[in-house]
Amino acid sequence: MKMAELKIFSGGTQTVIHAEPGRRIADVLRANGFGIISPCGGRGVCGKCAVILNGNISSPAPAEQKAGIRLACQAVLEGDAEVILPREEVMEGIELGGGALIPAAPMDGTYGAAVDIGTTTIAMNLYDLRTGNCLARCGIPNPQISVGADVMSRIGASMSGASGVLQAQVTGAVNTLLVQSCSLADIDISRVESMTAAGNTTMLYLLTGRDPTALSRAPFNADHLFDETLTLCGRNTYLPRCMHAFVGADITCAVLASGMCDKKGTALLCDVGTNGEIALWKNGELLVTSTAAGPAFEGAGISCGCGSVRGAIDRVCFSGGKLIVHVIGEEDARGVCGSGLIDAVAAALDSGMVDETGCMAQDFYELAPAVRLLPGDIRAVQLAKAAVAAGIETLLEEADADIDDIDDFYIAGGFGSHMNLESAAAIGLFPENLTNRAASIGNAALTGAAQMLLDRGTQQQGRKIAQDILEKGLIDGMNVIGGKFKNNEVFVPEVLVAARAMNQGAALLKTLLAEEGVKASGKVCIGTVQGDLHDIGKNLVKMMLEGKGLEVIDLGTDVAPEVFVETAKKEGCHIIALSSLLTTTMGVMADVVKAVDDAGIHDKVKIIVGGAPVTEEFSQRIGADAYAPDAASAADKAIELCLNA
Ligand code: B1M
Repeated sequence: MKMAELKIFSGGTQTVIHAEPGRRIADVLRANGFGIISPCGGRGVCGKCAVILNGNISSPAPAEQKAGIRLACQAVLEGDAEVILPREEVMEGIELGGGALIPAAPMDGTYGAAVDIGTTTIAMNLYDLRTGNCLARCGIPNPQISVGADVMSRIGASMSGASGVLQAQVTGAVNTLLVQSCSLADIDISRVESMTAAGNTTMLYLLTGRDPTALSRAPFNADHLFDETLTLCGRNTYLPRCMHAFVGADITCAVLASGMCDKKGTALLCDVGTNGEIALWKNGELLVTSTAAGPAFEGAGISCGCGSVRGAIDRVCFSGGKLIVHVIGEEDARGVCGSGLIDAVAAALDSGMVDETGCMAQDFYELAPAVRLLPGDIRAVQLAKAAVAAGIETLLEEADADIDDIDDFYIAGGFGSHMNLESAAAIGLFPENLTNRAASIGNAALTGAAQMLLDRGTQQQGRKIAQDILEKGLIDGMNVIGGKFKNNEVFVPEVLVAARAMNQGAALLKTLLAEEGVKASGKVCIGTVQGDLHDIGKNLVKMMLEGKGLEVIDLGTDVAPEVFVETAKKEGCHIIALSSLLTTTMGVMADVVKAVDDAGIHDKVKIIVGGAPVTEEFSQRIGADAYAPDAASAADKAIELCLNA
């Protein structure tokens, strides 16, 4: 096929490339390194990839006819042609957070970088790990915006085969930031050995090239929650723990940076972005949620919306009967960014241009000669603000609290730091009487990531939360089920459903629960004794043993004494671990001890027993070597026995 010649005019330079006819202009441009944004994922609805086209190009598609402009995502190259790109936009005011921190137990190396991978922007701080000084701060737009503004479009793109491209885009951006920050700080890039990377769960999936299918459909459970150190961009990179498919490591870091969990009272944290993430701390408990605010606050999905670039209206007020607008760079207004949009809607309410239902008095609402808000834009703001407000209300209701109980209100995130709180309250984004307790904490996700870089101890805090979830959530929950089962309020099928949920929950917490403490070598065979089918507690013990570095042979449930003995002999086990949940099966534990004695191996193999009806006194009576009341102490006992063997 004859290749077509495409002349590309961008920022005063001309580039000539050759491409196969039949390809979309946006694809050709991207393949040749030209950044074209498509917040709508290339569906031709957002108008953000407008270009000027001449030559052999397909006739305007319906979306282009409707918009009255040529769109790179719709137009197809048919032969020789030329394309004029809009001038490149530089994001102003990406919130970089930062400042010096006190290093406690820093990650390895002399220098380290903390990075926040936001859906819209990526920000990095470079630190001297010896002093805690912040040496450089920089940020760039997330290049993945080329496939869509929101996480769902990116998940969709990844599932359709673009996973490699998305990963390359984000790692490329992180590498660019490393180069920029090292050049600002005048240090050799090879001396940056460690990184921490915060981001929502989707961003971390895409960064690590994981398949995000589990995040794309009900029940929206992430199959991986991170809290691990991997090699990324050639550096030892710690990825903090995500809490859920849509409550990511960015909120974990923001919660850490806010210090809200150290407070005695009640505190609310809100990170308003494409995903509105909200955390409520009350009575020592943390409740979190995330809401799909959509890209309106980032300037996308709004007819004249844009990022916080030069020419963007970022402040609006209604004073003396007229609208006063401020434009970034003090030049002619070309669009409106998130903070300007909230102000504009608040001013429209104030001036009566829009009523409280969002209905406009005229067909459009003019902010500047080229910048008008349309009824659909007001609806998009209503949707976004309603999502965040509903998230706050839901958490308050769940915690049985109300607005007046909140002592501190933290607003995190780049956009949150720039918005006018009074305008936000006026449009109902936050309750009005919260503004006097509000504090903007900037890019708290980045600050939290930096804290984790400079103090590994903070990385452990996620583990403490996991321990609480296990003990106060899952095991307590099983006890409730047990009580109801006993009282004939629930029956075997319901108990089985609860057991499955417990097992899956425990499996998710596995990496967190199992990593601490002394590690030892040793082999254990574990099982629930003959006649007993309960395996949840036994599985927890197994998980903890593995976490301590022991090799575990799981014999399952209903295991006969001779199977324990044969396995221990054949596999050279150091420990036999027995679990029993029924008073009627406890006696089998004594049979196992006797079988081990009879086989003449008790000097080489030690026996640990446990399970709800088992006691220390029972353990001694039957001649077992150790008793443990719970899984964590069973693992400690096993380590002790292995070290003393
Ligand atoms: Co059953 N069940 N169950 N059950 N069941 C109990 C145990 C019971 C107390 C419920 C009740 O009536 N209140 C009762 C036992 C009463 C008794 O013996 N005194 C009971 C009964 C009667 C029965 C059946 C007979 C019911 C029937 O069919 N009529 C039947 C027996 C089946 C059999 O085993 N042959 C039966 C069946 C079942 C299900 C299959 C429906 C299901 C088990 C599913 C499964 O395990 N895959 C089930 C469940 C889930 C329970 C309850 C509700 C929950 C148990 C549990 O998983 N707890 C339980 C009531 C309760 O405990 N509240 C009950 C959570 C788990 C993390 O705790 O296992 O105790 P646990 O583990 C703890 C510690 O004990 C320790 O560590 C863990 C904490 O970290 N630990 C060890 C455990 N093993 C250890 C080993 C160690 C050290 C520590 O060293 C090696």
